[in-house]
Amino acid sequence: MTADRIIDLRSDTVTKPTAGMRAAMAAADVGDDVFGDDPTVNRLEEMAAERVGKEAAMFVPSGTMGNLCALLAHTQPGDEVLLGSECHIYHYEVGGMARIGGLLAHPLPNREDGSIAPEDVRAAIRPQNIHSPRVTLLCLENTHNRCGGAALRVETTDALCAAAHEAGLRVHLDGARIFNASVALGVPVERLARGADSVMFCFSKGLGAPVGSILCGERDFIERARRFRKMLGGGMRQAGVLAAAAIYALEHHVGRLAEDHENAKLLAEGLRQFEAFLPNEPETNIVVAEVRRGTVEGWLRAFAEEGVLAVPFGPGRFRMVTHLDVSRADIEEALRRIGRAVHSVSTT
Ligand code: TLP
Repeated sequence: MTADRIIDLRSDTVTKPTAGMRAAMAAADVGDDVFGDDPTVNRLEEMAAERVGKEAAMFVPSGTMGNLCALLAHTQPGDEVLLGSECHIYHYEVGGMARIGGLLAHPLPNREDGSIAPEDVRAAIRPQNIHSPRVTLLCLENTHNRCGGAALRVETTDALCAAAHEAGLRVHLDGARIFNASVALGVPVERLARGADSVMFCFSKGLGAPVGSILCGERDFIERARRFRKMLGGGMRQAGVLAAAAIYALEHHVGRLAEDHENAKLLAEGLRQFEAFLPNEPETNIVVAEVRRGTVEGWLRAFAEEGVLAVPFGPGRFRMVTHLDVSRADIEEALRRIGRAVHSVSTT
C-alpha cells in the first residue's frame, strides 16, 4: 500500500473484479438470454433461487431494476405500498414506483434496527371501501442501509410478514445485502427470506461482482417480472459473462463478509476516539457517523484531501462502507489519515 493510495469507503459497490473472477468471466459459456439461451445465466438463476428458497429467479442489471420489477409484478397502478420511512426504494430509486408503477408510497417509521412496528403495518391497512386505494404490498429491507447496515432478525421479518399476509398483502424484501445479514446473524439466507413472497439481492455490493442483482420468487411472479424487465430495457443478451462473475461471487465471497464486518467495527471504534464523530455500532459493513462539530461537507473534503473517501448520508451524517477491496491494514491507515484531517481542521 502506497502512502497516497485512495482508500475508497463510499460504498461496497466500488470493488473491482478479482483475477479469479475475471478468469471465470472470460471462460463463461454464453447465449442470447432474451431467448432464454444463456446457460450461465440459467445456472445462476437456478443457484440463486435455491439459495433463497424460492421457485425461480431473474437476473437483472441492478438492484433498482430488481426492486422496480418486483413492485410492478406484485401490484396494479393506483395501489398503495407500505414501506419503511428510511428504505432505499423510497429514498434512492428516483421515485420509479410512482413514475413508472403509478404506486402510492405509504412510509411507516423505521426504527433504529431497520424494523417497522407490526402494529404500524396493521394500522396502515385501511378498511377497503370506495374511497381508498387498494393496499397490496409491504416492502422490507435487510440489511438496512440508512439504519447503518442493521440486520433484521428472523422473528422481526416473520412477524411483519405475518401481519401483511393476514391482511392479504404480499411482501417484497429488498435484500441487496442479505448475505451480510446472514453472515452477521449466523442464519441461512433462505430462513431470512422465508416469509417474503419475493426477495432481491445484489452481486455488485459486498459480494464483489462488477454488475448484477437477482429477483427471486414464485414461478408465475418471475414470469410477470420478466415482461417488466424487458419493458424497462433490462433484457440482456450474452449476459453469461456477468452471470459468471455472480456465480464466482456466490462461491467465493460469502464467507469473507465476516472480515468486512470486523473491519467496520474497527473503523467505528476508531472514529469514536475523535469527539467530532458519533458512529453507530455496526452489525455489518456500514458505518454511519453523526458529525458533532463542523459540517459533513467540510469533513468529507478534509478526508478526501488525505485520500479517504466517504459519502454524505442524511442531515449531519456521513457513511463509510467496508468491502473486498479494503483490508484491515487499509482501515488502520484510513484512521491515521482521518486523525491527520481532524488535526488539520482543529489547527486551522
Ligand atoms: N445502494 C447504493 C446507493 O444507491 C445508496 C449504496 O451505495 O449503498 N437496495 C439497497 C438497500 C441498496 O443499498 C441499493 C444500492 C439498492 C437497493 C440499489 O442497487 P443498485 O445500485 O444496484 O441499483
